[in-house]
Amino acid sequence: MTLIGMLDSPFVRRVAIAMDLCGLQFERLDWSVGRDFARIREFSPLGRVPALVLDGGEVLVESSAILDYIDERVGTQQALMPAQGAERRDALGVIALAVGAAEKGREQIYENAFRPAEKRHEPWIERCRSQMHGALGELDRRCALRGDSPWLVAARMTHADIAVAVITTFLADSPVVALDTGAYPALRAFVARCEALPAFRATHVPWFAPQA
Ligand SMILES: N[C@@H](CCC(=O)N[C@@H](CS)C(=O)NCC(=O)O)C(=O)O
Repeated sequence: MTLIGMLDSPFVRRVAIAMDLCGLQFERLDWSVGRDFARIREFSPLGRVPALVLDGGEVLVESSAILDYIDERVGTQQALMPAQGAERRDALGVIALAVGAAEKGREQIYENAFRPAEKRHEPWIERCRSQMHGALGELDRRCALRGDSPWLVAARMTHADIAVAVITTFLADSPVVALDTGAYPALRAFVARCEALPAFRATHVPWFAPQA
């Protein structure tokens, strides 16, 4: 299998970490959504990463759809998404908050990368920033509520934990967003614990600014 996309994207990184944790072998093409836009579109017409090319040539896009495929492929024992009930609802809720925060961060970054300075609209950027902080505040509250439990929704790591960790790191690493995690102490401590794990360390790369 071939994963397309750079690891500074939290959407690519969450897939790479899950595949590693599930013991799936894959190659990765380090293609940038700026520089390599045309060749990314040959696999992903929307021009987005991640895209996962399966061995038979089928292409999956959208990180949650790719993760759903991975869970199905490895089976319920190894799947990183709770199968049902309150844990599954919690995981989906936490992932929605984290992905929403990432998207609002991404808007701020793209306003900077893809728009000339005179065309940037500060009220829109401020709206994104405040939505992002709304989601992060709720994630911080949820991290605090979990107390001594190492994971956010279950007794073991799930896609929710991976999403929260990689997305917070992405927002903190980006010089445009420059998230100060000091405002979110429980979230910060949770992310630090995750980022110390081998699968996270192996996929943490320096920030790469997309070029239009
Ligand atoms: N909802 C998508 C979001 C993916 C996404 O936004 N990827 C960014 C890189 S971080 C991208 O491809 N951006 C290029 C663009 O949207 O033009 C997913 O979860 O896969």
